[in-house]
Amino acid sequence: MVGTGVVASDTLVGIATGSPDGGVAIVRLSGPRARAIAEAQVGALPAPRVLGLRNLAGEAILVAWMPGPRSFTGEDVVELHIHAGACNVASVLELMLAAGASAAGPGDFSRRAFEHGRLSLDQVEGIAALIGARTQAALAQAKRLVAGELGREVEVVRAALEQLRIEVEANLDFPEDVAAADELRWADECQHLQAELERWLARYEAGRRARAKPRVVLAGPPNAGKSALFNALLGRRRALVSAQPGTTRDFVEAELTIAGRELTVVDTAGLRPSDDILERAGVELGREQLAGADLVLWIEGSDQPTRPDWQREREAIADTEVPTIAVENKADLGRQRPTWLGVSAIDPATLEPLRAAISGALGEPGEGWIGLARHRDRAHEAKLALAEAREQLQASAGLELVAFALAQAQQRVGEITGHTGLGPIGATMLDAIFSRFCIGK
Ligand SMILES: Nc1nc2c(ncn2[C@@H]2O[C@H](COP(=O)(O)OP(=O)(O)OP(=O)(O)O)[C@@H](O)[C@H]2O)c(=O)[nH]1
Ligand SMILES: [Mg+2]
Repeated sequence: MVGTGVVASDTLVGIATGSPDGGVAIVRLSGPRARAIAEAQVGALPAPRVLGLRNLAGEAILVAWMPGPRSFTGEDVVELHIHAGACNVASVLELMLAAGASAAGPGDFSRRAFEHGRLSLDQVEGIAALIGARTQAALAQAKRLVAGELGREVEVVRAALEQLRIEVEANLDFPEDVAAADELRWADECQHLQAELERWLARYEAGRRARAKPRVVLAGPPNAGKSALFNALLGRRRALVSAQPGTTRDFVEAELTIAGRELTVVDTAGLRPSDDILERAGVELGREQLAGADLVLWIEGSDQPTRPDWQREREAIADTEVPTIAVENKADLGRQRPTWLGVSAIDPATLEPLRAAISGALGEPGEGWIGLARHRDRAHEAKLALAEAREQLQASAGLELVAFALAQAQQRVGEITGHTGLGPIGATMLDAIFSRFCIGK
């Protein structure tokens, strides 16, 4: 059985193009009867991997025929390029289902690609990440996953673990013959592999950060001109600006590119105690935004004398390790805080140094590890298993326990690519991975 109750020998049909619709939609058939089902509808198929013009229920369509195993899924695949549009696509799917195909569930095509050895799990997850990428950095990392870069790194460690485990297992029958030097070498090897896994884990967060859009949060007292500055950075009137303190209630966020880096900027309510229940709620929302910030612009207006409670707020943010830039807005009205970065929301020329400061404070996105959260989790479990193996070796607790812990480590590392060397991956794990994919993927 593969996902969603479809039998492995079934021929799947699903829409391979995403929404919103473009001009063309691609309906994909995959499985042993793909050719027969398609030919019953459109006549003889064109030569492999050559688009042919055919007629499907009165519509001129293009057909591509990719015989297995040289196809995405590794099975016989037919793709029908039809006019897009929900109704049209649904009617073509209906035709294929009536002709004997089964509806593809989430990730079913990718799952078959994995099960037929076309792609490893990390590569399939890379395709999903590529489709879901919202930043150039995320896209670049996803492409490296698809190209198998992570898989190769993982396979080196998996193979080393396997070799070590086999060597230990070979001594299970005569543990008294094991030389002390061998045990030391095994412990060294465990330590070496554990260090490698720790390097992956240490670089995971940097990789995740590099993929994500940094959040730059504008905060400060009411009337400092946060919203005016927010609008000035965006180059359009997105947030309300007024001379009345307490204008912004809900936080407002927008996408912005600074020095080629995509980021999210967030305007928040001015921080002050208030009797107004809505204003208090707004301040609360603003504080939540501060907690998730990658950079805070603390903004005060040059027409506002600074106050001890503002200073306390600013210092509390600085204590959280989130980088903060102190910005004095309304520099056109004079300066009170000469060490702060002076800007004016009504003078675009002053925004350039602000952009430079934002870009500098965020720093270059670190290279990081391209592994995704699931890969990190497996690497972490493998690391724990290796630590266990080392402890057992040091305690001379018995080679069975060492071999068992090494097998665990090998299993976990192998689950990153789906190739453990210890038998097939469990269906439950595959269900969990592929159920997060979209239908048609
Ligand atoms: N002269 C001058 N006035 C500004 C500047 N920036 C904002 N203002 C004025 O300052 C007032 C407050 O601006 P807002 O942007 O609404 O201030 P805010 O910090 O968002 O205020 P809250 O949302 O209430 O927290 C408005 O009257 C703006 O026109 C500036 O750079 N120079
Ligand atoms: Mg505001």
